[in-house]
Amino acid sequence: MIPLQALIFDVDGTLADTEADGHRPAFNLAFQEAGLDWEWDRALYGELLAVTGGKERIRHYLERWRPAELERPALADFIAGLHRRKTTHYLELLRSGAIPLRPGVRRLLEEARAAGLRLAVATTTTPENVITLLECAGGPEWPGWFEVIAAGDVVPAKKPAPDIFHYALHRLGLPAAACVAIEDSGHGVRAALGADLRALLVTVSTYTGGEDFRGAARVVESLCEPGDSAAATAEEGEGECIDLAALMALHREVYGPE
Ligand code: XBP
Ligand code: MG
Repeated sequence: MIPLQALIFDVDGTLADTEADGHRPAFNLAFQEAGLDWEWDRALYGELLAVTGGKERIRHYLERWRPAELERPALADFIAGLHRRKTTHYLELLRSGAIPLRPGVRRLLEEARAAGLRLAVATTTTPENVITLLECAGGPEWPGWFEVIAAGDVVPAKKPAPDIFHYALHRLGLPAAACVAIEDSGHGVRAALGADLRALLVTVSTYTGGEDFRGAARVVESLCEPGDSAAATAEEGEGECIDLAALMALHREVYGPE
């Protein structure tokens, strides 16, 4: 078996719970600013998460809820313009410190670095959003901790397509069997499995409870911090947090001993 060499993290919902109080209000601010009466409440946003990628999500909203808007001239440019403003608002929210890391993320990343594991990100969100989240919620040196930041439009098809994971693996120069991937959503699970990342941990997030995680090696509520009341897992090791030893055990379960 190939030894574990790298961890590949999703961002939204995995490193931080960014959707409800980050991306969603940023979209709404961009809509208001453009004089649109579109308002994405929490419930509607949950439905809109069926489509990944902000520009793709806006188009999906128009198709499903505002079909007359599809007649706008230069629709793609209009959507791209709204999305740029959304990104600006989202970055402001990140800089205000509104969005913390999820429990256990700092602990696990520090442990992985100390052990010499390589780190990567594979996400559908915009690259600037990743860098700014890492800087603001992690620390100024955090973007440099990740050897590969695979994000946004760098691939043509977003999750659940496997492209962004293929891209990250290519940039790492590693086979899938040398990696553990960490995701929070059903779309992410399908994308990772599509790239043959079978040593796959799911940390369920605000909007993803009840999604289809079939094929993931393990599903937990959170990486958790020792002493948290939140149990690490539904099925086994209740109360245990996910540390590097747990990820190595998961890797061995999937691929066998070294
Ligand atoms: C994240 C997303 C992203 C964000 C918005 O999915 O779906 O679209 O909601 O980001 P994942 P942008 O966690 O599976 O990568 O607006 O920057 O596209
Ligand atoms: Mg996610």
